Amino acid sequence: MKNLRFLFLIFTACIVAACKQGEPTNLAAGSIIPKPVSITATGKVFELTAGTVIRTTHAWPALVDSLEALTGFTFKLETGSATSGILFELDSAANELGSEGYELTIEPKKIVLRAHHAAGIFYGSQTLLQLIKPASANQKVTIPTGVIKDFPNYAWRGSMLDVSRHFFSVADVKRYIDLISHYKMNVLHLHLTDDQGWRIEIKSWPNLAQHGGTTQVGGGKGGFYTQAHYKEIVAYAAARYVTIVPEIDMPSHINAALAAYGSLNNSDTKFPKDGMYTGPAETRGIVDGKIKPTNLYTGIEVGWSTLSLSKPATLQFVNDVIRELAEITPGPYLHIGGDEAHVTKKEEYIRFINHFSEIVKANGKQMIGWEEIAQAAIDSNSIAQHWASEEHAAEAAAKGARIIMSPSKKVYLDMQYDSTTRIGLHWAAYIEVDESYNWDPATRVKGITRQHILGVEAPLWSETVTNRADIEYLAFPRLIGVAEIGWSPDGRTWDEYRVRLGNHTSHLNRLGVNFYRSPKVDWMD
Ligand code: TNX
Repeated sequence: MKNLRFLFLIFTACIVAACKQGEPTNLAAGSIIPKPVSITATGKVFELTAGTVIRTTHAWPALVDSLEALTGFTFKLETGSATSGILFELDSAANELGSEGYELTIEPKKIVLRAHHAAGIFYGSQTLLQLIKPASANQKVTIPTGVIKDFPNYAWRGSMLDVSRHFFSVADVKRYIDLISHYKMNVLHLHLTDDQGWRIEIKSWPNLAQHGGTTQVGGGKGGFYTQAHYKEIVAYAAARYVTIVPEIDMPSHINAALAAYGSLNNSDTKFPKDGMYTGPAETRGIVDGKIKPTNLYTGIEVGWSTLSLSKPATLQFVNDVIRELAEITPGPYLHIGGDEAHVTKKEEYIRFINHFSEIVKANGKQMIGWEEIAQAAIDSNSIAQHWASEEHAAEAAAKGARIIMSPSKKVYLDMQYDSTTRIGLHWAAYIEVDESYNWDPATRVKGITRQHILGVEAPLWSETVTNRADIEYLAFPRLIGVAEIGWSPDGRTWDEYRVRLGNHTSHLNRLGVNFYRSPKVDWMD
């Protein structure tokens, strides 16, 4: 119910935003992103007015009031089938549309959006939203007629937000969810912990967040999500058909935990030279016998911290954290990190990953880890995320794991576009918009074929990202190209996409996105 209400809110907000421009009559000439599977144009228009009747196959209490308050339009809302107006129809017979597909039929007097599942209604409405172009001078809002049939190529279409290196508020995360879901992405992976900050409340180990969350890269004040905040994010995402995948990065990238509890600290943890935190929060870690907690860390070097199996508290910590996280996560996945464990002995690393995999399974979830987990005894119960090593990624596939494709040279949203980009890193590559679009998950890595691949995910690491404008500047427009790689059928070309992206400018502006105006694209306004 809530989902459908949200859908109408954005739908009508779009109508309100309508202004300028002429009447488009060719549905196929629209600049829909991601590109739909098929579009058949019929060359006429549907005219949307304040008197348009909207019908749904669901009951709809109190909707009219909120819509009228928001828009000033007076839509009539009714249930049952329609001969005119707009009909949103969940059709249990429409098996051919799958769990996320939809069919949008626009005729001069009637629009019918059909789907087998509610997610399809959501995605179809995102398409409709992009089709409502700003109105002509006489204030008509017209939509070109025709039929769109659409469903995704890959099941997993995601982005990752690193809330550890810099902390982002619940409102910032919701905004990100609004944007990725509009482009039909269905996964938000939250990188919740790293050397620089622990961002999720764990009730049985309260100092993790209370102390480990008190700073961030550069020494700012950091922050963390209470479990109530986290549940709020999960629910907000679910209403937009986005699954939250939480990541606790272990056994390395773990200094924030070692700073919170001396009982986890390996007494010989060695800090890199730069960025050691020396402020007052340092004294608040919990001392265990003679082993002191580490200092909090605000630099950006990686791979130097580790959990240790020689510490009796370590497995208790792992069990408690995974249990609490599983309890507040309705989605089927838990991400255990597993990357860049440069100071963990290989044999111990393998024992850790094997243990994580058992504990995650015992808590009813499926384990995801970065591709290095291929070194452990993984099988088809695990999912590996490819980022840098084709050998590890291919080994994971050979062991039966499904693969999420996040090749850092293509889809690391924290990479600078070019050497002049004001924020971002460039260790993997400079990634212009064409580079980030021009690749095919199914042929990228030798040994990984279409059937191994769950889908694509674009990570946004936040060492240099401090606020919402920064997030949007690095993510857009590359993220929407990745969304298209995940959703649209094979046979995409940059030459065709670049024109569509240019024509999409007014829509990005309408969404208020702070996007990078790449010189590779002819932006329309
Ligand atoms: C590599 S990708 C990392 C992260 C950094 C990122 C910066 C991966 C699994 N590890 O710890 O934030 O590079 O681009």
